[in-house]
Amino acid sequence: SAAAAAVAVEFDFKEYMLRKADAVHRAMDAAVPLAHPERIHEAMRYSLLVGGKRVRPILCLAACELVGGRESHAMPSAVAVEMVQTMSLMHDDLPCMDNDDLRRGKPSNHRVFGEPIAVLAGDALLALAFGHLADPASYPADDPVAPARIIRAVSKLSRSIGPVGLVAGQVVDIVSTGLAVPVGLDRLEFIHLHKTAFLLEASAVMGAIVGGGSDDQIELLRRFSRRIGLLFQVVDDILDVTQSSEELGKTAGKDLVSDKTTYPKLMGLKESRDYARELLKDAKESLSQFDPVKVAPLLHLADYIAHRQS
Ligand code: GRG
Repeated sequence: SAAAAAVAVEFDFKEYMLRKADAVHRAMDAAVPLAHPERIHEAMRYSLLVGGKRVRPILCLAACELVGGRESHAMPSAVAVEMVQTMSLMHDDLPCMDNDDLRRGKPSNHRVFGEPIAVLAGDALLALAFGHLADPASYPADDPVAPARIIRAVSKLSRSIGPVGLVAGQVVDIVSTGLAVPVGLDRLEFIHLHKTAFLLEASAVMGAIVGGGSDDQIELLRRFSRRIGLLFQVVDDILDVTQSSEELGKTAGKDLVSDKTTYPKLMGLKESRDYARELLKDAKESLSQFDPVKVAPLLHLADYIAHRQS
């Protein structure tokens, strides 16, 4: 309706993102206090608190609030998914994986703390993520989350990042790199679904679970976030092509454009943009049964992912 559209337009998404990112930051700061041995805690805090876009924890909080839960119900899940996101990036940056010197605009963890500490800080964050999520003390004492729901969230997170989740995506990505024949669309989609979409999906689903959502609501949010996850990657691939050619100029750019397989390479730039548009539309449609006012943060988050420029 026109009234709902007007409310959606008025919604201040930037303010929402900053406010939620700040709440997540404070919760993570408290969840990883400096303790003995200080070196490992410093390394964990360095990568965790340097700050990414916080898309996953914000998605988690928004899904919880959409189904009627409180922010405090989903904060342990939000913290857990961002800890996992951070540790996966720390390990991805290691010399034995992508060998990246920079992350989130700063020197990568192993460049500051050395490889052994970076490996262990990642391991510690992974363990802490599950501990924090499962600890009853992480939840509001006056309005706790049912243990069965917490267990369901733990299980969802484990599945989405383990050997049939994020790790599977990373493994298939690694074994597909440098093959003589470029990977096909099926394999590219498998990699993106596992490496990117499943953790985004887990973020929304965990939020809906601990927020007290019904199975139907959880399923709708699952569909929404899986599409957002694929969209995230298609947009990433489009930016990979368009930004390298823009920034580097037509002649010099060529050999600097990365040789990884992307959607534009496999299906063309126009088709990739069409696919992104279709994913955004389908994602938004998954939420059409929810209250149009309450759904505003998630619709804006979808637009943000679709239209981001970096
Ligand atoms: C999770 C147990 C476990 C192991 C990790 C190293 C590894 C195994 C996986 C690598 C996963 C990887 C690099 C996935 C890419 C996901 C992705 C799209 C990251 C970028 O996300 P953004 O743009 O980054 O949201 P910020 O910094 O904003 O959080």
